[in-house]
Amino acid sequence: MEQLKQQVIACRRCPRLVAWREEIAQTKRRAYRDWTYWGRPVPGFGDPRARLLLVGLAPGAHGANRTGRMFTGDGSGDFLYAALHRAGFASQPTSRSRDDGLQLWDCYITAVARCAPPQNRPTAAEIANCRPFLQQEIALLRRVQVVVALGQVAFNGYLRALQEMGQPLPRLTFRHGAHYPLAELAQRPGLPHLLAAYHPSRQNTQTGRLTAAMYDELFHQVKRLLNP
Ligand code: DU
Repeated sequence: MEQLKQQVIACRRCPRLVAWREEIAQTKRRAYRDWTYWGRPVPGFGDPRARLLLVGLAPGAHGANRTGRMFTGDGSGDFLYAALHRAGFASQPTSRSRDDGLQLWDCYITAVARCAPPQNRPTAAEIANCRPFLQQEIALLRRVQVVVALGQVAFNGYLRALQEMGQPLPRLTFRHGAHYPLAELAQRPGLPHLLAAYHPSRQNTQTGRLTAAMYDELFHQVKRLLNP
């Protein structure tokens, strides 16, 4: 896993994303002008023996692209880590920097794209370029029993990664709260439960489309699936 993280951090495969992540790191946001931005691809974070895997979209320009840790330092992360803490998967409710002492318990966080993209939207080709990293994580995280896809792009990207690893999956549709028992659906023991959830972006949480209570229910469902 440590080797994989170093490979991720060194990646320069997508020219548009290399340019964007570095430009953001140079120009910064006024509130963070004293920060040395990470400005590189962001590796996965958490417990390598996790039974719960969260799959996000891509680093936020002034969040993970600034701090170097998934979902760390922006509104999406504030919402997500608070929920993880309430559910007992995170040691503290906030994630502010790589040296803030946060630990994830039984949980690992990754994303379908590792570099901050313009408009928060990686292209299909960029996600495809990044897919081998996700597939290597999936292979290394052998204890995972439940995967939560945060948003439709993560949902489709995770399923595509599994399909390319040889899993014969039917077409599945994204809907917040949907539960797909992949082992049964694909007749492959060992595959995890997949839960679909709205992404914790400000666009969802500030409009009331996604509430803290909805994430509490989501993580209750995760725990029911982990401890049947
Ligand atoms: O050095 P390390 O114990 O491998 O931890 C690296 C990194 O991973 C640290 O920032 C905490 C995080 N982590 C975690 O969140 N949960 C674990 O169970 C183990 C490590």
